[in-house]
Amino acid sequence: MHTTKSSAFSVLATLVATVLSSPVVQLRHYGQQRSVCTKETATKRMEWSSLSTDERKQYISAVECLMAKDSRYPAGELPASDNYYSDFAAHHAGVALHVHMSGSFLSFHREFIQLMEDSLHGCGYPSDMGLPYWDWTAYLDAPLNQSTLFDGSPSSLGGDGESMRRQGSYVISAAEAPMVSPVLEKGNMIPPGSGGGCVVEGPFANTTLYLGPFPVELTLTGLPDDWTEKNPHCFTRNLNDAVLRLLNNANRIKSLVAAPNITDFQYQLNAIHRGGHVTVGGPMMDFFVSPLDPAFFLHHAQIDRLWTMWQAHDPTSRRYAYNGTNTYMSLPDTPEVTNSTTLDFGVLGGKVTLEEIADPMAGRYCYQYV
Ligand SMILES: [Cu+2]
Repeated sequence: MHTTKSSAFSVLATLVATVLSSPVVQLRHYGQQRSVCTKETATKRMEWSSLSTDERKQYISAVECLMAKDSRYPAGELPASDNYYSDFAAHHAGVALHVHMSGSFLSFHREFIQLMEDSLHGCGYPSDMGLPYWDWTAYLDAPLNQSTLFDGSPSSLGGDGESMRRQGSYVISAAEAPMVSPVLEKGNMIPPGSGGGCVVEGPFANTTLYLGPFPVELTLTGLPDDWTEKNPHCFTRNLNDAVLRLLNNANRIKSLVAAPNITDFQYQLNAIHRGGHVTVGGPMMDFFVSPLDPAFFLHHAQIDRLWTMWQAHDPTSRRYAYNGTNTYMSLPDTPEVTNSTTLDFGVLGGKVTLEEIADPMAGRYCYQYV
């Protein structure tokens, strides 16, 4: 009896040891296991307008599913985040003055949108489909409020905000200026957008938001202590074709991807990044809580796509290239980021080093832009 037991145990021990030493990499893709990340196994991230109508609706349903789930913040910690989806905006607001105009900008947003992709997969979005991206240059010839993204149809991300008559030009403030430099400077005026009011058509219409709005001037001082409290207001947009043509045109994107080094890449990217946010207006334009608009994740997938392309051009020198500190415009000055700089994703995910974020086809990631 004793012998049988012990040999059964040794078989079990061998099995356990085999499983533990197996080279299978456990990715965080809800129960999926992939041995190696290849072009064939990678999640495909596609341009919004090249998805079928049904695929777009699947994406929208998964986002709505997240909006219907409970917030992950402990009770009372962040009353203004009333659901799982808005937790992303809440976390973003809390770290915004570290992860923008800083050395961790690209890395933070790569992991941030991957956490959203994982969450969508946990909410019925097909596991082989990745986040869609918004290739701005494909939307320059026709008004955005007639595009597949924002035409207000059931397969769009909802419509423009209701038109606000006699809306004045948007004047670039001192706080906004560094983010749109060198294309625009303080005092420059941008023609008014086509909306400005509440979104009342299509998916996400008539949504009440509780986080924000926070004026861009708070980049100079930080958020007030009561920013976590509920402030009910409607979900707005103010689509602006002129801004997209000015800041996100094909020439500017071509020049960005040809940037010779990370410092130049980031510098050119500033106005392109802000361009997408200002183009959509409403919460998208909010420096702190922009992820409240689902368009955020498509905009940042496109930014991540351009970083991926730039990195792939010369992986040896560009994979782990960083420039900047972990504070907004280095105010106050903090040490330069490195591979071992750690980002904490709080309720959204764990702690991650920049090194772990550097490669979209290794370690925690396995996705491709197609
Ligand atoms: Cu951001």
